[in-house]
Amino acid sequence: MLAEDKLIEILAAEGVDFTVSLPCDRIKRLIAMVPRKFFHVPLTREEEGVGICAGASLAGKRPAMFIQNSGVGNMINALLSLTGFYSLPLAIFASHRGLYKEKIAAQKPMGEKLPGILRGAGIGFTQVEKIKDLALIPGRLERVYRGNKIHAFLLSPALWEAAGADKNAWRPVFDFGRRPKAVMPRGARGAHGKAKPRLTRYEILSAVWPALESKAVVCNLGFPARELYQIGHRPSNFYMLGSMGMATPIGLGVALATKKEVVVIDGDGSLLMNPGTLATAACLSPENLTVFAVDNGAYGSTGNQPTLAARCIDLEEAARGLGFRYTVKAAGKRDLLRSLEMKEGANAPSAHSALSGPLFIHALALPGNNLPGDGQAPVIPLDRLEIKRQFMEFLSP
Ligand SMILES: Cc1ncc(C[n+]2csc(CCOP(=O)(O)OP(=O)(O)O)c2C)c(N)n1
Repeated sequence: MLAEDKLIEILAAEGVDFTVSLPCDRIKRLIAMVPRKFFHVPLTREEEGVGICAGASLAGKRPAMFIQNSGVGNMINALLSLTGFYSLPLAIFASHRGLYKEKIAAQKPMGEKLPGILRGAGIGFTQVEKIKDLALIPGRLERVYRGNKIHAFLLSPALWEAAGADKNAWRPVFDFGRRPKAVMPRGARGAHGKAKPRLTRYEILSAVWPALESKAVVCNLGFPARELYQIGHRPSNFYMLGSMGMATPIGLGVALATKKEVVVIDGDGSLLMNPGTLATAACLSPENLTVFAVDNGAYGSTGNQPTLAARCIDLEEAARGLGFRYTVKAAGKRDLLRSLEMKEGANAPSAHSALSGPLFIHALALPGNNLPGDGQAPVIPLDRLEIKRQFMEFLSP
């Protein structure tokens, strides 16, 4: 029996009946299994899950959340001032990144400091590294639900290895369990109306790469940044290596502080984690900002689990609703390039003027992280401080 099966069995035996998740690559098999067994809510942000679980526990449920440990960083306030304050139960199963065989340097700060953060917050935790550690879970879960406690189970990637799990033995869940009743036009994918995605993220980035020259580019973490680097490094590229949800805020900060044209390459999952930033950008309205949202309907970098954009959210409409005056949808190469030209006035809505505010480009993409020839883009070899140095030099007047 694989560790994931064993864990699911324990959760069922302890009466867990309400789950929420936001994916991590290292627990993608577990995250694919959970919705098949329990009522499940896919999250846009881990903090949101704390609220949803608090509500569910008020109604008598036994909630559990499945996340990456980095997400604990955006949950602490809600955990203390909501779950802990009202004495509600919550079991957190967090993939503990940053320590065991970690290739992504940006995972290390949170991974190393997490135990200290939890201790400081007075939240109990259990490190689960080996199969035999799973035996600790039932007793602690019982205390969570009977004693109204918060407890974090930190799942080391070593756990799945110890169980001999086949790394590829998982399938992304393209099903939300209980589906939201979104009204879609017949034949449309997600909420994208008639436009259909035709290209993968890599193909889209390759197509627009020439048009990004001389612009400051802030690129989302994970495969988007790796792929952009692979297509062609420029000192004007700021590659995010961690901090999901921060691409548009970083780009907004750059745009407000410089006259250079700024393009943020963001993702649907990341924008949905922090959508308020679109309102801030729209209201502050820097003319030199373009948010280029690559919407593949998935958390592509962690295994293509669907985001709400795959089913019930149209990001372009969301941007308009949050105040963006200039928005456009593009799926094919020509339209993608034309959408970026809108900034120069070439395809601006009124014949001669460039845009007098930020532009939101909704780039429809197919899910997938494969390069032509089937490999995947490797981790960016540049050191974080080197990325910063080059980008700052590019920005300096
Ligand atoms: C707070 C936090 N939660 C979860 C993750 C794990 N994670 C890294 S990239 C990613 C997916 C991002 O999806 P999206 O923005 O749609 O971009 P895509 O990879 O699909 O291009 C996730 C869930 C993280 N790094 N930080």
